[in-house]
Amino acid sequence: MNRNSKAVLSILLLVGLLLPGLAFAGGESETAPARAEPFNIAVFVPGVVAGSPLYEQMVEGTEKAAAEYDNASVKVLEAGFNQAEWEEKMTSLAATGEYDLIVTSNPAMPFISMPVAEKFPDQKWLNLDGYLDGHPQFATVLYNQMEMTYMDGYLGALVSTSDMSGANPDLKAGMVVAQEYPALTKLMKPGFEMGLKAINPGFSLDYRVIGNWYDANKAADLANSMIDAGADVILTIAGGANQGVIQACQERGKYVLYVDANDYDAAPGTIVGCAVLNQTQAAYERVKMAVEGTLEFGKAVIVHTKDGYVDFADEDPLYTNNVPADIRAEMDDLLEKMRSGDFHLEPPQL
Ligand code: RBF
Repeated sequence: MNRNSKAVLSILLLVGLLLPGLAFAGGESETAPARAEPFNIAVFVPGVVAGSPLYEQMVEGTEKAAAEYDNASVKVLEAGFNQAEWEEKMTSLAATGEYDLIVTSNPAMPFISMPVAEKFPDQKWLNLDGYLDGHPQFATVLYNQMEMTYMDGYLGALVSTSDMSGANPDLKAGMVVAQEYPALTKLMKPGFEMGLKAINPGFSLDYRVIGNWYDANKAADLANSMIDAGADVILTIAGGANQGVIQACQERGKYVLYVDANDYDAAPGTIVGCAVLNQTQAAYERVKMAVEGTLEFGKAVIVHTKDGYVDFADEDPLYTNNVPADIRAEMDDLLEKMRSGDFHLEPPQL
């Protein structure tokens, strides 16, 4: 072999060695998916996260979903308790144009966000715990909160008519709420009353409104005056102000019913029932769908006990140890029927 043919051979060898690599590199750039675009999510908290289980769950579910995607990010914004400022704050958020999705929660938010949607037609919202049908920029999920409070009413009446130490002979139950809105007056209040009356139609409801979601002192005053008037069990739907109802009932040896989350450990033995919403799951699933481009906007979904999004925390030792077995047995029957869908309450139009 002369020098020339040796050189040709080495060039051929070199090309032979390099070619597969080049071909591979070329092939990869043709078949690999384009690098995913960033998907930025803002969580708009209408209030503060601490003390409001549904807001805690919204943040938790959204962050859990986003953590599964390299291209997804989450920013949480607390809008505070001044509701007059929420629309302006939502406007500023949408005006950044930075967020592919704004996640928020509560039944007033669709109506506060709608004027903002008009100004920013490319902005999309996932509104949990709310209802707005047919608007192309919104996907909403409403929980059947009539079923949620029915469970508490049913248990509350069983407790109130029992021989538990705090129960009295009066057929009176209390309900303390932060503010009035359609989901409260059309779903939660009637649901609670139906649950009470299912046990004894003679039950009457003492119902009081605080006026905000944070004033625990006022909530305690209202709870105390209800206890004076004969209530031995009180349902509280008041966010951070729930603390006042708990305190009054602890001091007076009365009982509290809770919604939204398993919170028995906030007052063991005083909180006797927790009806729960699975907002963590709803946020997780729907944020994932949004990142993947499969979330349907323009659609309002209503979820029920039979779907697993509304339930009652009946396995916690703070329930099983503090509520007598005969009461729990009656609750078990109700829960079995509600979970299977054999017993269902159809919520009215909001
Ligand atoms: N629930 C809370 O736990 N904390 C809040 O700060 C709070 N703010 C609300 C503000 C408005 C205008 C409305 C309509 C509801 C609010 N909710 C809040 C209630 C929440 O959406 C839900 O109805 C109840 O927690 C019962 O599931």
